Formats: sequence, structure tokens, C-alpha cells
Amino acid sequence: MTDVFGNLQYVRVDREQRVGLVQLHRPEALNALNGDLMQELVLVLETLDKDPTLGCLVLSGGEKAFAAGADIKQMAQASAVEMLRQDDLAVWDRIRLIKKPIIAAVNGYALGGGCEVAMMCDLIIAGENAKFGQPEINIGVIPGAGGTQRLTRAVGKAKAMELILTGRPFKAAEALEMGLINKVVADDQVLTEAKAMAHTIAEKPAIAVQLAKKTILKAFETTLEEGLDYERKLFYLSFATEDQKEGMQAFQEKRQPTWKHT
Ligand code: DAK
Repeated sequence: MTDVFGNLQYVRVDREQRVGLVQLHRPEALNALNGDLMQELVLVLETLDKDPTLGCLVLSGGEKAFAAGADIKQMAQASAVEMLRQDDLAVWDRIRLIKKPIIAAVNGYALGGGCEVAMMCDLIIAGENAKFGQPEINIGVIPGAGGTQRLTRAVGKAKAMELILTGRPFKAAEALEMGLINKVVADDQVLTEAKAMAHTIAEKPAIAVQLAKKTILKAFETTLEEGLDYERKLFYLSFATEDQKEGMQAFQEKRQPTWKHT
């Protein structure tokens, strides 16, 4: 699978049936997210997103860290003008445009940009010793890749204020209780659990899955009325798929549907 991408330095790619597996691999720096790693990650995700034989993606890190944040060493000396010129966010932001669901499988640290990347994913499965947090305040900055927005939408103002203003790390159990993540499992079961969920999703009719993802995300960006209108249009659009005909036919014939993902 890696052949398709040439020489990847920081990201590993694999597949299992209809599930694409992407792993951050910069263990010597706890998967700190430098520019090259982010370029590779986005390239891989966008390529897998276009592959019609895949229905769901899993993004994991290593045992010790999903990712300990953006690379502090790389940005430490940058001026505001350099940051503006580099415009790294333009790369990071492409993750939210991926159409297929992405499940983050989190072990160890998911801090700063690492937590933000996990939150850009659609579902999060974490190991019991996973440690989330937005510690940017401790190095004199604020979250820069969506933390103030996505954490607040996920856990509410009170908790987001506390976590971002104190920089306090929090464990998977607290993340689950706050509604930030989907499931906590034993550390050595994280990938297995994430893959199981990914296979379940990947076996569903792919276009309906993508329309559902898009519509749920819309709920964070719009009024209820516009969101309902958007949902109705995509619902009608789902009737243009062969899978809609097959799904409803199979129901009436009391048999399992055979999805074509078209
Ligand atoms: N950046 C660079 N290197 C890192 C790193 C990071 N975020 N985190 C760890 N490392 C490196 C360490 O420097 C060390 O390298 P060597 O010294 O061996 O060369 C190696 O990884 C192992 O780390 P430690 O020796 O520190 O390991 P410990 O187990 O003792 O501690 C730790 C683990 C996770 C508690 C600690 O490493 C730590 O506090 N790391 C920094 C966590 C952090 O503050 N993260 C937030 C960074 S700010 C944006 C996009 C994103 C962002 C901003 C803008 N745009 C697109 C605009 C995000 C910002 C951030 O994430």
C-alpha cells in the first residue's frame, strides 16, 4: 500500500478489506506534528478518501503517543509574519474536508495539535491510559488548529474554559464522561476496537455514510432551520443511489441487502 505513496517518512499506510489504516510514525518525538508529517498525513488521507474500495479510515499513533502536539521546536523561533506566510493551517484544515469517516485510535498522549487532530476525526476510541489536553497556555500560546472551537462544541463552555485556561491534561475516562470520545478500552485493545467499528461502518452503503457524516458536521455550522433544510436535500439525494433501491427492496423481500456503494 505504501508504494502508492512513494517514500513516506512519518506516516504508515495499510488496509484491511474496506478499511484504510493510517498510522503516525515519528516515535522519537512522540509523533510531534511537524510540517512534513502533516503534509504526508493530508496527502495520505486525501488519497484514501478517493479510493472507492475503502469505506472508513482509522488514524492511530504509537503506544506512548497518538501525538504530543505540533512540533514546538519547529515553531519556537517563528515570527507572526512567518507563521502567517507559512499558513500551516491551510494544510491541517484539509483534514476536515475528508468525506469518509475517520476513527481516531488514541493511545498515550493526545496533546495540543494531537488532541486537535483527534477532534478533527469523527469518532475517537481511546485506551484507558490515554492523556488528552490543550496545554498550549503553558508555552504562551492558545490552541491554533481548532481546539477552542471543537473542544467547546464537544464539552461545553465551562469545561472548555477550564481545560484550555489551565492546560490541565485529562484522561480517557474524563474525556468519555464529557462526551469528547466514544469509548474507552484497555490500551492493547484500542486498534482492535477502532478497526471493528471501522469495519461495521465500511460495510454500510458508502454514499449514505458520507452524506450522514456531512450532515452531522453541518449541525455545528448552521442554524437548526438551515440544517434541517440541508438534511432534507441530502436525504432526497440518497434516493439517487442504487443502494437506496437495493436497501428498500431487500427489506421488502426479507433478505440482506447487497451494497454496491453506488
Ligand atoms: N514538539 C516537539 N518535540 C516534542 C514534542 C512537541 N510537541 N513533544 C515531545 N517532543 C520530543 C521531546 O522534545 C523529546 O525529544 P528529545 O529531547 O529526546 O530530542 C521527545 O519528544 C520525548 O519527549 P520527552 O522526553 O519530553 O518525554 P516525556 O515522557 O518526559 O514527556 C510529554 C512527554 C508529552 C509530557 C512532553 O514531551 C511534553 O510536554 N510535550 C509537549 C506537549 C505540548 O506542549 N504540546 C502542545 C504543543 S503546542 C497550528 C496547528 C497546531 C498547533 C498550533 C497551530 N496551526 C496550523 C496554525 C498546535 C500547537 C501545539 O500543539
